[in-house]
Amino acid sequence: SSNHTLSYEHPFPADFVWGVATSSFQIEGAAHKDGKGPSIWDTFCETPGNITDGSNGLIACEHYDRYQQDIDLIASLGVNAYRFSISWPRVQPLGSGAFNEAGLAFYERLVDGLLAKGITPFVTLNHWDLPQALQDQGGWENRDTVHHFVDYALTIFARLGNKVGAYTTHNEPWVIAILGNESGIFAPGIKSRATAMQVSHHLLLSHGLALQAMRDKGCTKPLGIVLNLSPTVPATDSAQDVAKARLEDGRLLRWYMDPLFNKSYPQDVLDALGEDAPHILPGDLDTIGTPMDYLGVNYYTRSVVSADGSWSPKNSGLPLNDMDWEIYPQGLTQLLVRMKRDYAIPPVYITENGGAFPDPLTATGVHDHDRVKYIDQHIAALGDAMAQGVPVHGYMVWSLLDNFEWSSGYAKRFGIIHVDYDTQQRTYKDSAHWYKNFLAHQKKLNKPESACTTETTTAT
Ligand code: GBH
Repeated sequence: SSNHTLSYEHPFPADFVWGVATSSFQIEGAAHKDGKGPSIWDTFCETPGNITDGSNGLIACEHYDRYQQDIDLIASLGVNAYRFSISWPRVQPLGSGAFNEAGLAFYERLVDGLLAKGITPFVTLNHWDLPQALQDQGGWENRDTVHHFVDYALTIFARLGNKVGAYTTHNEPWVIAILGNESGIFAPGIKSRATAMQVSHHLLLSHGLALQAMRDKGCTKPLGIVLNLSPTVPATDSAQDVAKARLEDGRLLRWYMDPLFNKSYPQDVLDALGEDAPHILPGDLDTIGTPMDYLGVNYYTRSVVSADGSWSPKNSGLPLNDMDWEIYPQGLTQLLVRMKRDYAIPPVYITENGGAFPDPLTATGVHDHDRVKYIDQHIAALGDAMAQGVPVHGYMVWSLLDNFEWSSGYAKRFGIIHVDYDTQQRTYKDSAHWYKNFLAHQKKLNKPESACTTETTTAT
């Protein structure tokens, strides 16, 4: 049994959203089935060296064919929400023009299957798998892609409508812009700061336009965006490190939060970008600042910055996960408190939190104590932020299943459910058992008549 009972001491509201999250490219497989077009990630995987283990998304977790089994697994956890993304090229193979009925029908079956089990679908429209045909025309750097995205969003809304619990436009625009187009370690593998910043602007613009268009068509469900955020701290208190950390915080957090909530880009970042700043047309910032119903935050770790790039997590003294990311739960509290202080934030959902840990499947299961501890501590950190007045309405574990971890391929496992990639067998890890017990305990806390007869707090 576990001695980590931290989060059990926090009673969360009865209507709190508890979920698990995935994304299309990482789990679906069926990369060429039923009329799906190629995405930029299908293409990116074809170049040797891009994916550490040389793998790709052709099969992944075969979720496209096993979705009903996966819905049953989700339901078995006792969560009330499931966050997944729609593969744009599965529903519109070329990203413009004809839509693919088989793709639309798949997501409708998925949504209906979740609703039948009382699970609220949280739908992300763009979790990175842009149709390759649009990349061939310049991708997110091309302003036309903004309008293609709005057409796509409206087609999804026309099909799934208000059955969906909430829609997210984009997952982590910083990752798409910076890792995809500046460092080039993610698809489409471009290495240009100017391209990256134009991409970020077009992602934000398409977010605002999609919100307006969906509401015009009668969408009554919460609409928002998901950002990957961290507290950014200097490695030392030298003036150089402090200045660099301030700029990196500008590029990660303020570059997105300022336009979304204050209709402006941060001036210090614009100054630092110089010629690489994006082209912005009149009216764009008003569109980007269209009020959102909620903000999604993905939190994994803090970010430590040194001016000379010499800092390494290995000598931070903090525990690291299998990605070598520092485990720093108090960073989630710090981040959320700071966001409430600096911005007029709407309800917040933690749309991803979790970690890769080396956790072998043994005859007695997967004993991922490190992941249990990680999730427990982060839920407690969330409770701390809520106690300080941050309006957090939900929390989702990344991820339901071990899956395709982008450039790391299948070598890094984030799931609370283990996947055997030879047999596609799914097996609860200890963390899945723990989450299920935790949620059952929360349910009891919220049922006053049974609360006094309930045993307390021990996770098994
Ligand atoms: C998310 O991105 C994605 O939404 C999801 O698809 C993915 O599987 C999951 O996380 C796990 O990776 O090396 O210390 O500087 C996470 C975005 C951006 C978080 C880079 C960690 C680097 C930490 N990540 N960041 S560090």
